[in-house]
Amino acid sequence: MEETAGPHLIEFRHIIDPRGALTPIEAERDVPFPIRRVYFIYDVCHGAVRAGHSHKALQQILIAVSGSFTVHLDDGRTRQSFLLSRPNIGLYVPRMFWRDIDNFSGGAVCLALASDHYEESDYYRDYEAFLRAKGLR
Ligand code: T46
Repeated sequence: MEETAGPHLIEFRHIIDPRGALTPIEAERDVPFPIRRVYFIYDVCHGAVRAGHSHKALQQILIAVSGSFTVHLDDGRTRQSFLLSRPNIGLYVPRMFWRDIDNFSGGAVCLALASDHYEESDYYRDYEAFLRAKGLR
């Protein structure tokens, strides 16, 4: 999968037996980048909106490992929304997409697989600065 691919859903394996289900995810096999960081978002307050930024270089996969939420992605021209509600479905988020996440269900857990370590300088937290960087202002 090329780094330049746009946002899209990835269906991971779903191994079911009489005990339940298991989903394995292997870097560079199931996701298109080496995974250098994992974090998860949970105990989200009712009505909360998270994210509200873009990354300059970071690529991520977001997964609703429990519950559901909606991810809105905006490249400065068009906006797409993805309702994530299955633990074996990931959303690939390329670099330079503004993202907002809302509509969290009770008990929702958002697992993020990230292509790099945490670096605040990789964020655009101002939408106008993001548009300028895209050459749209
Ligand atoms: C994204 C969405 C889906 C760290 O110290 N290390 C980390 O790896 C992360 C992600 C955050 N932090 C600190 C930085 C802030 O002081 O945790 C605090 C909350 O982070 P932030 O406001 O960026 O959280 P969200 O939920 O708005 O955004 C996060 C990610 O930052 C972002 O990359 O795409 O989740």
